[in-house]
Amino acid sequence: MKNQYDGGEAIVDACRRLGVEYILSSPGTEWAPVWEAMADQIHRKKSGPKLLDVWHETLAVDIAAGYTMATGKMQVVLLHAGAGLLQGAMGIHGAFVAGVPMVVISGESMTYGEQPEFDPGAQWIGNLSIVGGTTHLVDAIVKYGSVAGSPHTLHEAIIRAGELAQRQPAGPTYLSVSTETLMGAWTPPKNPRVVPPAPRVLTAPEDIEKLAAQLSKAKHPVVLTEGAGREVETYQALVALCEKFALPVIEKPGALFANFPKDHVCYQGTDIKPFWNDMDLAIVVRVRVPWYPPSNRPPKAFTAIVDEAPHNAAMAYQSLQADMYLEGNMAQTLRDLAAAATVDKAAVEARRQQLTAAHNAMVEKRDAAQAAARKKTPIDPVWVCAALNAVMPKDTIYIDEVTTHTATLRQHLVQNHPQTLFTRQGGLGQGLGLSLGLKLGKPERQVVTLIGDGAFLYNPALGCLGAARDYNLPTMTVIFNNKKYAAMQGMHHKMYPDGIAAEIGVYHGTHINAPDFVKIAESVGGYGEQVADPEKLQEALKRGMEANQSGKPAIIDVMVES
Ligand SMILES: Cc1ncc(C[n+]2csc(CCOP(=O)(O)OP(=O)(O)O)c2C)c(N)n1
Ligand SMILES: [Mg+2]
Repeated sequence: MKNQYDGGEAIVDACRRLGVEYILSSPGTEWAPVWEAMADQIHRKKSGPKLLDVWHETLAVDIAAGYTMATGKMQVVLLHAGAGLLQGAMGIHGAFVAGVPMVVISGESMTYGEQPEFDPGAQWIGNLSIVGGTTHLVDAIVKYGSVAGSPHTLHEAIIRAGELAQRQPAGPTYLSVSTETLMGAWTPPKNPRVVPPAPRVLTAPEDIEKLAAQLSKAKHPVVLTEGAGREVETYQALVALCEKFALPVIEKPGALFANFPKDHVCYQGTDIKPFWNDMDLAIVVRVRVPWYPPSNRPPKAFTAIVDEAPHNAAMAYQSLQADMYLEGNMAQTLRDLAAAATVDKAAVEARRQQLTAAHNAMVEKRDAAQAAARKKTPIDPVWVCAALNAVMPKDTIYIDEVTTHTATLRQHLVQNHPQTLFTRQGGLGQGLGLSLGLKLGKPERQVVTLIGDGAFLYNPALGCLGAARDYNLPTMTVIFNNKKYAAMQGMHHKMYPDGIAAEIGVYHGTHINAPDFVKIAESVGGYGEQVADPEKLQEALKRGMEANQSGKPAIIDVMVES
């Protein structure tokens, strides 16, 4: 048995130093040195990361992303060469857009059989090499990408990539590592360190004072948020601030997380229009595009943006229209603001009463719409939400990968707890992978992916179901099956309302002749059921949940109206 360490051990040990719990991978032969190091970890009973192999690279990246979203802890992803990197690029882009830290590493060969006594395999020269190296494949979708070119720099290069990924704005970093580097001898550091977490950066006291003065005098303040719920701490700090000052909270349509309790009187839905003209202070809490079109500035509001990294390098265009930025730790900024501003008791009480009345009217409308939706066939998506509200545990984690039904979900899924909603970001095809990562991070919680029939087919669905089975990550997938890409038809019609397609009823890019989703679940020993009768929906959801409780993944295929 070999007793000398190489680059494989350098990677695994760097993971130990960074506190990485999982290495997510879709395999390639260059990773034999890492497999050796993982075998050595078992053999010598050392502590360290677990290696999870899955059947598709998007899935590997998305499980890592979901786990980090659930726990706040960064993970490492190993992909195969340029090919695996390209397959994983969708997930890497999603993580970049969502600000999720991770270290992605892919391998390649440098010697193509020319090195005496070492043959990396003939596949590299013909099929797998990328001219100019792999880093430029991901240039636009990572924070930092480089080559770790020697076994002597590999360990520290990975640690640095991990530290970079976790600094604000957080996001994926990438390293290209050759087979030859991986197989070169490596000597572990004499005095290894545990890498510290990224420090908290605080908003300057004078900026807190400035915004506190605005809040103290504002007559019509409004809070707008899209992503406050990314951390439980920020969610809670926002609730405390809004309660103290009776601030109306508007969520951006298509908000990224559960940001505020939906049954709280301060919660005022997703429409800013009723507040637009009078609003004299807008506290914008992590919103990438506060107004739309972006330059459409509110007429009277002083606009303060609370976000650790408001200027988003993952976006091609942004126009924040702010009067001030508060870029320290968000939860602490919100707590400091609540402590620094003064409460005008009478004004705050008057506002609270107004908000309560408006909130109650909104809830009454919501409940009436849900009751009215119950009888409709095909099933009304509003009723799907009502059924989920009735059947699922209150802290269920939902992942949203629906398209035309997003607004309905946001309005009708009633969530009153943090970390109960996550949204797929970037392109379609990632919801199922994220759900597995979330389940891995929160095994005690029920996890449900809400997904369009079209979106489902963009996912590496078989790999997701296989990983759910193999790694005991049973989640439920509820398909909003309208047998089409409704978004395509809707947009075509909007662009050409009097066009030829509308005239003759021919829509390209719309129809889906889907496989049997029930059989797909069954193919991995999971539970599948199709539901067309609205009265049978709640029972079907319960059966899906029971299947999850017995360790099986479940697909509930709901026939909905468009
Ligand atoms: C990777 C990727 N390819 C294509 C698209 C374009 N696209 C956006 S929505 C959509 C249709 C989604 O269909 P479905 O999930 O059934 O939702 P519906 O439109 O029916 O509500 C498509 C193809 C995309 N966003 N991402
Ligand atoms: Mg559809």
